[in-house]
Amino acid sequence: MYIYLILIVYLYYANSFVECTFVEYDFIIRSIPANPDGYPRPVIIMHHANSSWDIDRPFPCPLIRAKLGDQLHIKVTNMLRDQPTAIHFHGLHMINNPWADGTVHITQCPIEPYETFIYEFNITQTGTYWYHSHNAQQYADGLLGPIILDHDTIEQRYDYGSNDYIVMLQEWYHETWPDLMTAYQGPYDAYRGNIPIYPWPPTSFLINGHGRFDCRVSDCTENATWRDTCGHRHRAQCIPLREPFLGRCNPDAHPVDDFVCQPGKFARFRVINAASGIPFRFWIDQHNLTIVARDGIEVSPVVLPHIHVAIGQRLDVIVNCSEDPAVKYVIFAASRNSYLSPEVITGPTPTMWTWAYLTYSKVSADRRAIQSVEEPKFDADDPFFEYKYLKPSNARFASPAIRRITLSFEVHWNNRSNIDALEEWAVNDITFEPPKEPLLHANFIDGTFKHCIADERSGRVNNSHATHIQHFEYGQTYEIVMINYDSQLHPWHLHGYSIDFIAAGKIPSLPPVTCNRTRREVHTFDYDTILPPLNSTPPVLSSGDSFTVPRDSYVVFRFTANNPGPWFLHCHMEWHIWPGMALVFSVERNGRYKGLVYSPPAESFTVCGTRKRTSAKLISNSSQTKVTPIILTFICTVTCFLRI
Ligand SMILES: *[C@@H]1O[C@H](CO)[C@@H](O)[C@H](O)[C@H]1NC(C)=O
Ligand SMILES: *[C@@H]1O[C@H](CO)[C@@H](O)[C@H](O)[C@H]1NC(C)=O
Ligand SMILES: *[C@@H]1O[C@H](CO)[C@@H](O)[C@H](O)[C@H]1NC(C)=O
Ligand SMILES: *[C@@H]1O[C@H](CO)[C@@H](O)[C@H](O)[C@H]1NC(C)=O
Ligand SMILES: *[C@@H]1O[C@H](CO)[C@@H](O)[C@H](O)[C@H]1NC(C)=O
Ligand SMILES: *[C@@H]1O[C@H](CO)[C@@H](O)[C@H](O)[C@H]1NC(C)=O
Ligand SMILES: *[C@@H]1O[C@H](CO)[C@@H](O)[C@H](O)[C@H]1NC(C)=O
Ligand SMILES: *[C@@H]1O[C@H](CO)[C@@H](O)[C@H](O)[C@H]1NC(C)=O
Ligand SMILES: *[C@@H]1O[C@H](CO)[C@@H](O)[C@H](O)[C@H]1NC(C)=O
Ligand SMILES: [Cu+2]
Repeated sequence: MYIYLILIVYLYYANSFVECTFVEYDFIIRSIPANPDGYPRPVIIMHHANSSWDIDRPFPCPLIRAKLGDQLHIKVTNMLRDQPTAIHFHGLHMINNPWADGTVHITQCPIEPYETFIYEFNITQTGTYWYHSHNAQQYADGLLGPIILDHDTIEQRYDYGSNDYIVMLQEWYHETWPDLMTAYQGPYDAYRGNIPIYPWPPTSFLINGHGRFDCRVSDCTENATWRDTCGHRHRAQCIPLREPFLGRCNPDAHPVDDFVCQPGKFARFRVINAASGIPFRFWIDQHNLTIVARDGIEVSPVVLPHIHVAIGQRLDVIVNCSEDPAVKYVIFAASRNSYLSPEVITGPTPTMWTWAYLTYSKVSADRRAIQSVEEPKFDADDPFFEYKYLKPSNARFASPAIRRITLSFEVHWNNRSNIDALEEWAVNDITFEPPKEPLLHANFIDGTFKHCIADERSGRVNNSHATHIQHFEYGQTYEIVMINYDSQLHPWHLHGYSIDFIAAGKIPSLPPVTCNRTRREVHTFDYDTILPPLNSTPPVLSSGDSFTVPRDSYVVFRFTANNPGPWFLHCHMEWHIWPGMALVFSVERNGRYKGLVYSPPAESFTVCGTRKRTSAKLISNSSQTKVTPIILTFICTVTCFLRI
């Protein structure tokens, strides 16, 4: 029997219910034809093993819902014929349990076609999260879904009843990501006249997997050009639009979604930016939005007419259902361009936004309000908004740090060679190269990374290629200064932690753009002169796991290295991660994970890369034996009992 709720144990003690649940999911990943914006193309989805996918809305994939204290057991079977996979639970800490982080090359071997992997972890957080493939750009082809972890205090503070909504935002293309990456990373003049194609602009935008496309076609014959910052003209890159291979394009494939607001009550919108390359601006006509949580962490409420959401970030907003109930209000999700300032929305006109409706009841008149709310006292379009206004509701001071690490990043490019990529991204001049086997496995088994890190080699644009690892000693607090020398913003994400931001601003001494080099010349600036001393305890400006580093800016955070393991830190633009804009924060004691992290879960522990498959057995027999749900339920019950 496939049930995910095996048992709920209610224990009544000290006037409160304590529930503890063992939550089980069984998922299948496959590729199917779908038409999210009316244009049929293959998408990659995940569905419950006991039923079919939702034919009308195959993604976002099924909601994972649990609550504080639950034990999760998520079985994933890869039925893709040609691609490996792994599922990352974005924002979940996986304390002492990096085995469940789901990042290929870092914490696990890829789940090969027809293989199964089981993610086992305990819930230690509340709020809004999401999961997505962490193999190549696979999530941007559909393999993503929401996570709600119940029992936060927002439930008690606002009476929103069942008007609890997920809003997953994406941009969308009609080519699959392996093809888009070939176009982007392909060499100059691969054939006569060929230039690499950036995956921009997107073709349409999706709210919860639905959007609209007007079925236009374009063959890119207009000879459009653009001028770079040095005044040089370049031919504009174009992703041609064509008739679909898989069926007919239908601009009216899906009705516009309706979100219900009950008069006199509130509605909760869990806005998740699940895009592969763009920040989103989100607003509802004639309604203020009250931000109550950022990345699952409750913040002092901020009221404003529109919000900006970085890729990976989650903003929970409350809407007051107090307007004229006879009117249908438009909900907008608009595309921004990472190069341009936040107030500028951009994209493929006429569809540079997508929309849904906010209705007060199913029978309300189709009279549309198009009037925006007045601008607030503070600037919702401030590029540093999240650092200035999203204060944790329990105000805190950051811990003193023992060391400062500076990470500066930028793009390196060339246009000369017909074998090189056009662009490589680098952090401290290092373009990330995946290790030969997962870092977690290598260190746990051998106590070192020596044999698994990629052989270092120099790039052709004054960069080096290496498995970039920053080492942190377990239990210590560190300060990280991230410096963006690029003229576009980048959305970063750290696995395994929520981090405390203590400063952000424009780079004080900005090196000029040099037009005769393949990268910007980086001058060192002494951040000691503007940042609080390392041993001080400055107030925490904001706390989260997904954050924007605005163009030509720096962002400073502190974190206490209390969760052991190799945690990926990367730009969340899908076409920047694999060209190198990533590194690993490795939290160890004397260079090792063993003794800090739990043993690998025996059920799905496999090895790969340089390690011979036979050694898997040797390792896994020391860890737990296959536990049945009955035993787990028993353990869970005992744990609940001990907790109270
Ligand atoms: C299938 O399993 C899911 C959870 O894994 C459960 O919520 C759902 O009710 C099940 N559906 C059927 C038809 O059994
Ligand atoms: C989850 O919690 C249970 C009960 O406390 C514990 O036995 C188990 O080891 C934990 N598992 C993980 C992966 O944290
Ligand atoms: C674009 O340029 C090519 C080659 O220079 C030329 O043949 C073509 O006619 C131009 N197309 C348009 C629409 O101007
Ligand atoms: C939105 O908030 C602003 C500032 O708090 C307030 O002045 C305005 O009246 C509010 N508008 C609506 C429609 O609630
Ligand atoms: C919601 O709107 C009603 C009617 O305008 C108002 O009385 C109430 O104070 C508002 N609540 C919040 C929390 O803004
Ligand atoms: C590529 O580089 C050459 C010099 O190496 C230069 O003349 C040419 O304009 C460049 N082209 C582009 C598109 O940047
Ligand atoms: C590479 O670095 C060296 C030394 O810093 C410098 O002389 C050279 O101009 C750089 N080359 C390019 C292509 O940026
Ligand atoms: C590169 O350009 C800068 C100005 O942008 C100039 O000062 C410098 O001399 C040039 N360097 C070379 C090697 O041409
Ligand atoms: C695996 O089990 C065998 C037999 O029980 C034992 O001899 C061996 O030491 C175990 N291996 C590890 C790594 O614990
Ligand atoms: Cu980036």
